[in-house]
Amino acid sequence: MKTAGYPIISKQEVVSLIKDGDTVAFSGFTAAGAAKAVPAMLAEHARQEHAHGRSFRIRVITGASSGNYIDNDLAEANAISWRAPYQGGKNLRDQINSQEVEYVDMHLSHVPQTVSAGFFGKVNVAVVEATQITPDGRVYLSASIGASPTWLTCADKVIIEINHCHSPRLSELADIFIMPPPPRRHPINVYNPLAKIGWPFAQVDPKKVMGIVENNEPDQVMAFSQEDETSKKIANHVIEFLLNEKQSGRIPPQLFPLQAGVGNTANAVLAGLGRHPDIPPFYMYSEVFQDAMLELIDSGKLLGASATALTIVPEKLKQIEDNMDFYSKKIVLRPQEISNHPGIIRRLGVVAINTALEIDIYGNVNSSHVLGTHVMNGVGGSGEFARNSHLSIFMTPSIAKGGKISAVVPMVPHVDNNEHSVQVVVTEQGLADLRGLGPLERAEKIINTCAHPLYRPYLKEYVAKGSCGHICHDLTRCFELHRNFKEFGEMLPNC
Ligand code: 0RQ
Repeated sequence: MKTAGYPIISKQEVVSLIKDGDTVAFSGFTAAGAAKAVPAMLAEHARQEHAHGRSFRIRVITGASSGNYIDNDLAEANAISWRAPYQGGKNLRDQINSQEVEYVDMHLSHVPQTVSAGFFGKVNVAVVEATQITPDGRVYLSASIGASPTWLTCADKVIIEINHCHSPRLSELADIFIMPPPPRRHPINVYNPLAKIGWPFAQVDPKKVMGIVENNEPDQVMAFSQEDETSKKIANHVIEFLLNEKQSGRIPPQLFPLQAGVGNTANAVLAGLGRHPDIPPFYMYSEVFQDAMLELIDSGKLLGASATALTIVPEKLKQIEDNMDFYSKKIVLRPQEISNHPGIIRRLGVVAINTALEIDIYGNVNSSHVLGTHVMNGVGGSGEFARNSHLSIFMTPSIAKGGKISAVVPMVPHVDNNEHSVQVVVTEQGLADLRGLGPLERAEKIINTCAHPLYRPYLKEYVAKGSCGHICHDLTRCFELHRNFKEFGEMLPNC
């Protein structure tokens, strides 16, 4: 059988195209638009090969995390040896943290140019989910763009997963533009969040397409948990701050475009912004279009959004597909090197709101590595937004694990975003505006405003007794809270 002139290939043919040790680039940015059928075939193939004592492990690259088929199932089949640039599955996380899988955690806008420059070697096979492909090689992508346009140009061989579950009308949201390699780059003509500068399809050389695999499964996007009291308080502090900035004229009456990171807290902040009567209708220039944003569009609060993935539950995706005449004027999906492009973020004056696991008293942020050693997910797009935004906000609950962990610590044991890129930090306790403050002023503000009261005396004493130059630290104690947690299961065991 053939589709648009390309053969429909069997599992046997698929697995014969992908060899042990190959680098395989899959579509998907989060679970949105992720390849599904081929990873499942490869997991089964890996199990069979391993049962026969043969090695089968591949190097896996995607746009960002990639849902269960890759970060859980393929990992569970011990079929991944190397992974980039972000992940979000428990099985894979455990394998990375036990050194079974090598993991390259990277800024997401760098991924396409890193791969096309050959920094990661050859891409042997690309597996890309689409709603349609034409005989001349136009590929209409599904719920995410991510780095798929680059995979299609760089890979030696290509397999297309046609997902009949997604509407072909999703391509009405797409704006695909691949930057030429440096030094032949020109300004990118995105001067407002909804500007379109490219095409609704990606392109592939038809000769590289080995075949089509058909698929009929929705994206496995999970709903966020309900907003709790802590995330509501964080959201209220952020909203009050934005209103105050607006009132003082530091941001315009219609606000600057917002970016919101991933996670439950970020979703709660978006929902809170939507409900507040004094927040005017605004735009977003972000990375992931998440559930709360659809409600904001429906209520008229969100005028439009640029992203690279529609990370929304299947019912909400269907709502978009069924009302495309309306939503195609409100949502633009771009390749990740454009959605997260530092120059555009700076040009548009984006207000970036991201989430930390922990912050230190000087404003350095750890979003990725628990105790400095164990990866949670990765830096994701937080770095490019935080570093280039007009205003960079980081938020986190002040304590984790029932108070056994303080999210405000003397020194973070891993830095994703440093004090030079962080202007505002916020917990449910309060918001610390760090602009214009020197290190010791920052420490005082963060401890008194953001730290949980349980931990304030410890943190104040740490600063008071530290050895001071420009910054105060006690190098014998800067990780004492983390060491306590490792040894006693809580950061302040004697309290
Ligand atoms: O553990 O799941 O066992 O309960 O970490 O914590 O509070 O549910 O956090 O869902 O908001 O995610 C930083 C992980 C936050 C996410 C992170 C434990 C806590 C819980 C999760 P359990 P919450 P959220 C994209 C931006 C990096 C990438 C990024 C993330 C679990 O936001 O991956 O920003 N960000 N991309 O108990 C040990 C601490 C802890 C801790 C919390 N200090 N130490 N464990 N936990 N704090 C950019 C765009 O979209 C543009």
